[in-house]
Amino acid sequence: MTQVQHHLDTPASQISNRVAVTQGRPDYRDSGLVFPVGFTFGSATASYQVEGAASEDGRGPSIWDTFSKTPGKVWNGDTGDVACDHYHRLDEDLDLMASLGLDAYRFSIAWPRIQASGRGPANQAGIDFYSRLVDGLLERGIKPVATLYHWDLPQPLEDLGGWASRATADAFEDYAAIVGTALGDRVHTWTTLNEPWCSAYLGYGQGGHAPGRHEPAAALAAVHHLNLAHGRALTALRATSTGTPEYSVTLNFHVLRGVGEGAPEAIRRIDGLANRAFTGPMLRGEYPADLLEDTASVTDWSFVQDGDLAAIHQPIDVLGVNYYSTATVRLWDGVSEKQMNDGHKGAAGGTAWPGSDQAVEFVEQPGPYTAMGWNIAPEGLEELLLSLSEQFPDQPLMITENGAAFEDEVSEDGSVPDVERLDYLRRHFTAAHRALSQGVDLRGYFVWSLLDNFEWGYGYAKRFGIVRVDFETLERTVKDSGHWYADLVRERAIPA
Ligand code: IFM
Repeated sequence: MTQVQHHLDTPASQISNRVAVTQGRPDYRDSGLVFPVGFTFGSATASYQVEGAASEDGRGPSIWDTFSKTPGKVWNGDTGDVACDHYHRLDEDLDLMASLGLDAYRFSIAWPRIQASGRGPANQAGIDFYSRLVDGLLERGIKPVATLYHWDLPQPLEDLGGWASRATADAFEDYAAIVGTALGDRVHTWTTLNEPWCSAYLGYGQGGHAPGRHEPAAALAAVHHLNLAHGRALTALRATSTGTPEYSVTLNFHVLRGVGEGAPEAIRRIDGLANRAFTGPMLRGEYPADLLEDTASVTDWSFVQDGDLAAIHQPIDVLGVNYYSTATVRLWDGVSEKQMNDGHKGAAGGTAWPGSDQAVEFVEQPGPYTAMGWNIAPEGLEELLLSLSEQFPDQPLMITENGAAFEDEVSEDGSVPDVERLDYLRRHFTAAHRALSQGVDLRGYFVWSLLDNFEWGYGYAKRFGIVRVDFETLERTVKDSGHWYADLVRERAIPA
């Protein structure tokens, strides 16, 4: 098997294996490593995954309400109607965060709670909820890190074209101004979007996420309109926030390996679609030429209008990095119509574009795996942080999500011994520390997730929480990984 180490913005011809300059245990199972003063330890959730109260206090329907209620889309027919009932258990959850000693809490704001239709005046009840959340965090000494969009697009905006339509970016700017005005005196960090890759490619290309469309051209239009929404929201937040917040966006980077002779080409293509389609405009002010060329049979990118790239390309204080595993890709020659119909239709993995005679596919990775079937590769996190810091040397980084789904149970003594999750976290904190010790400007780390929650297409079948949620009683129980994390936060070092 050819393994090609991925350097995110490096031409395929220059990709070479990097021998990391690292110390410590080769299996990344370190303890005692001390994090720098000021490093932020947090945990994260997202609105639709935890809040519940889906039709209360003026909240309108989102694309995930529609999608989850469409038979066959989500495991077991699960929906976010109740989720963790965080909306009603806010104080309990705030106390839980305080008991873990978190420095920061990363949450998302449900756009349809603020504007039921995605347009028009603010719904005061929605504003009040997030205001209470922000105040409750500040009272407990926890920094509020707020994401404007973690996938719950108001359904009425989808009915008008969703992210494939430029009008959604226009609406997002207005929404950003509303939340900036309401909360920008207290929020510590604003994050515009969470993982626009998922919104665009899974939502509009591969169809496994809401709104479940299978339209490659719409997926690429969505990429651009999400980028535009990010830039416009930054402007609106800066204009309306009266405090001194930091500004960010969160991307889920693909750390790629390749197999077969076409590996460098496969990596270059997926790197373009999955990584550089976002970092290009956001951090460099341009779409990569090879991406435009690769996708020419799908779209002419005429949805990019004069002034858009300048609007998108704005300074951010911190780049949010979500990392769970690596991905392996392979180039296929002579792609058949059948392969195209087998799902190679516009997800960043399925790139058998119309008219193309080649496809890139994701292939199975060597284990071990989490319950999601994702390979456990802490070295991928270290590589990613080093690579980003090389590409964008002046850009501080923040791990805004990392964590693992494993099955766990409450044992007779009431504890939740989630050994595998704890081991996963230890190994990834070690990886982050190794990056820090090599000079990466890494500012913090948010564990995904605070609570077991609605895991999108998997419903409640996959548990990512460091706190277990009993979905019958909604009772919360801190897992062993949660106690371990509390120790880490208190000691500012990886515990034994
Ligand atoms: O649960 C998701 C989250 O909403 C976005 N990032 C990945 C997590 C695990 O799949």
